[in-house]
Amino acid sequence: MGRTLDNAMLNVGLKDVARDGLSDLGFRVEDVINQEHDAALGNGGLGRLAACFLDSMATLNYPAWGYGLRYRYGIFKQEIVNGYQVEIPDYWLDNNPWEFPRHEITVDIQFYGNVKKYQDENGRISHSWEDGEIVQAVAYDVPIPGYGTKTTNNLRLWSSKASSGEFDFQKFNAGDYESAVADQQRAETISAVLYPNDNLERGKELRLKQQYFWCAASLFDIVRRFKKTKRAWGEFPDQIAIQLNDTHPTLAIVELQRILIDKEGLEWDEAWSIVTKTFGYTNHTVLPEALEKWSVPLMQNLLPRHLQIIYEINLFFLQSVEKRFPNDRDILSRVSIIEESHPKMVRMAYLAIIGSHKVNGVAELHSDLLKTTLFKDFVKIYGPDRFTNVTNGITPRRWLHQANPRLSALIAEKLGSYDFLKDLTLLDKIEAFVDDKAFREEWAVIKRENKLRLAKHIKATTGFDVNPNALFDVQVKRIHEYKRQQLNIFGVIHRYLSIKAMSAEEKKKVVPRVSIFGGKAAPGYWMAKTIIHLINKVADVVNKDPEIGDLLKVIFIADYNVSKAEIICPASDISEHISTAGTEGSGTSNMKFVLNGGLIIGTCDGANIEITREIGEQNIFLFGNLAEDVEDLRHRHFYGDFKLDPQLERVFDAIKDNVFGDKADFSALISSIEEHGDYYLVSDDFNSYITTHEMVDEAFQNQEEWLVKSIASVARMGFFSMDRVTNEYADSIWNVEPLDVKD
Ligand code: 4GP
Repeated sequence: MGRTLDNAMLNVGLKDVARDGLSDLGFRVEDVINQEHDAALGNGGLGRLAACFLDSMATLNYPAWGYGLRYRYGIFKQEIVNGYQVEIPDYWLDNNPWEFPRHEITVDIQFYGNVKKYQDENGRISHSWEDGEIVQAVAYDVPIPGYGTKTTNNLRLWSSKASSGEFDFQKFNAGDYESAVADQQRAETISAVLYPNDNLERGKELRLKQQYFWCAASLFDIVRRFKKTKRAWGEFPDQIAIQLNDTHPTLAIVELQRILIDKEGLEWDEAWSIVTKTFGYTNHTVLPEALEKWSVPLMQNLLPRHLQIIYEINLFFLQSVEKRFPNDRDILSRVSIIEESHPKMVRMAYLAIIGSHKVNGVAELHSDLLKTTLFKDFVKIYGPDRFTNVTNGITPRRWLHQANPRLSALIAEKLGSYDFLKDLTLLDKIEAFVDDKAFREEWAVIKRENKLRLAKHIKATTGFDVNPNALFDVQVKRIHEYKRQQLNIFGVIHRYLSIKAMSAEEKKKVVPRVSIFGGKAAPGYWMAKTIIHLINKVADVVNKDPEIGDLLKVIFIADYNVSKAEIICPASDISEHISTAGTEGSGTSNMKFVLNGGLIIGTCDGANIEITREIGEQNIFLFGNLAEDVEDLRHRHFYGDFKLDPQLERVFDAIKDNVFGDKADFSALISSIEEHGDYYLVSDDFNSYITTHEMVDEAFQNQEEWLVKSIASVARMGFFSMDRVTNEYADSIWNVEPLDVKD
């Protein structure tokens, strides 16, 4: 979520008042804003997308809530020590004025125990989940003010607490203090810490506990509110839509079915029809290591009744599939919710598809890939209409107006109002000014000031001076092999070696560059940490090399987060979105950079493709193999058909010559490419990457044309407003209309 104060002031239109008031008291509003901690509630793109949703839903007056966990420790703080990432706990909840504890709103959440079967005098069978352990969920509400509206929506976060009293006084009095406190601590552990993985699932019991705790508390809240209206159960899906932000809350499907049949006494079919009409499921990634599966024995122990219901859902589903495809035995095992492995696993994505009425991907290519690969069988079963695409977007309030106030003001001046912040398609009108020299000059001045602001931050945090006239080349996002920060740093080494080999005359023609990296690696993701280490070692060598001077600087910005992104995005000339084709769901920072007047270099992946369609091929630097060729290339590598790109070989030789410290530190990174199949196609794409960067250099030398590209691109970014996205979900999935909110 990042910080709230600035965003809230801008959204409710009080920033000027606050600035004046603070100034009377002798303070600067910026200094006050900078005191705030970033809310540390998520890992990367998926969480930030949810934050953009909240802003947009409030702005558009949709009656919508967010539900999440109130992690005591959210995403860790990253420090770089001797070039290595070190994780530090972040006490983000200390002095957080934005949450309202609602001690009166609590829900008892059950775990473990066993299921008893009862039969009444009419022979009707019912199930009861008994015994086990109870943990209390306490609500904390976070207000979400919309922009230019009276609507303030709610984000409800659940915190876990021991259920009956603080601790067992009997044990305490008997001298067993430790065990009395341990019970309490066990309960509080549930919401204690965010698992710091992006695009990765690990299958730990505590994580499953978190998921169920969150789903059960939220569902209880939703159902309680619905029951107050005294409507018939059949109206539930007309009143409520629940969107699953990836598979992490899929247990909500099972929980609602359980409430309806076990607690409310509905028949299975009636309940299931309500459930499937209520839920929608958004898939955010096709990476196999991110697809959630939970072991059956683990689920049996923690949530015995839910496992029974999952088996029932699966049985009815497989029966219907068998009826439709009587001659296809294989399809049953392929689509079964239960994977017949050892141990058996529950496939959460399949459960989410079966329990929802719509499934969507987050960019066109990604949604197509879902239909043709991962969920192919389900398209056959349900038909293509259940599967759809809603291309991601970003909120222009935070990512233009707040992050880049001067650019926002310049656009407002030209368009005559700030209406574009509510209707981003209005940006297209600035294209009319693209030939206006004075306008271009103002545009350039703003970029320069934003670069100076970032240069100041870099100086303060790393000690390095960077030249604001250099081309700022940025890659900030979670560190992941599929996002290919390794391709970028190998490209930087190639550039370094090339400059070193130049004559003084040749050097004069080099376009100076600052290569800026930022991003966290999951603490257990060794390869990602190795990439961070290499970037920092390369920075050590390059930045101190007198032969290089200002021609190349390498910067790693530690602890990349939302408030840093707000400084970095407006300051970039070119940003890198260079995932192996077919691996990035959408990407949303690509949108943030372009909306702030930066150009991008990217692969034909995720939303890059639609960004190209909107802004025009002449305004983006595309390179690399296409998604449709990736499988074939991997296959060929697997059978030994692989030749290392010669320019990449030169880079590897330098690393092996210990130019960037002990080569042993980086051997796994190199061997993953040289010896183990180059799964992410770094070598295959290297030549095209280098050549495209040469085109970037050349284009940057013609500043006037560069500015034309920058302005035209911003003008054409209207499609990527989160408001368009929210309206699409509301229309085609939730069937909900905005409320008419009177001022
Ligand atoms: C991310 C995707 O990797 C990213 O491409 C997409 O833009 C974002 O979701 C929002 O849709 N996925 C995750 C994850 O963060 O953990 O799966």
